[in-house]
Amino acid sequence: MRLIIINGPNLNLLGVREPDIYGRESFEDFFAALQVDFPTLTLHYFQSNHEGDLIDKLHEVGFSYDGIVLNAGAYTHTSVALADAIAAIRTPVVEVHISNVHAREAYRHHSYLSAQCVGVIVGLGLKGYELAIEYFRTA
Ligand code: CA2
Repeated sequence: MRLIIINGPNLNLLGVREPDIYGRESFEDFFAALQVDFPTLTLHYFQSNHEGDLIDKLHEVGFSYDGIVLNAGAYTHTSVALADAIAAIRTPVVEVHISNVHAREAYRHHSYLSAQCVGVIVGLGLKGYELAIEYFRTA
């Protein structure tokens, strides 16, 4: 089973800035641990700060991979283009947010992406990515 985690803008700063909101672990360290925890899965990771690159990656993997775990960062709240890309591909997408966006600013409460995703995991820290992978593993 082939899965990919796609992270959007600023998530390359995980573990470096704002540890109170996003934790102290870098995503690279977390991802290495995930690969150990799920040895039977082929896990890939992609991060970009650019909307078009995220769309290109969704198109690239969206007809051959078994699942996509997507944290589109702030594009979640702004991007009709990303929502259209998710709607256009075949591979199911689980939307993940590290923080509880519903307990934060009102502009973070709406997601353009959720309606195109099979599910949404919010506010459980990096554990949310693990739960999304577990969902695909057992779906
Ligand atoms: O909670 C999440 O996962 C978010 O997708 C994170 C986005 C935010 O815009 C969304 O509303 C919710 C922001 C990512 C910023 O990541 C940083 C990580 C470390 C330091 C600074 C920013």
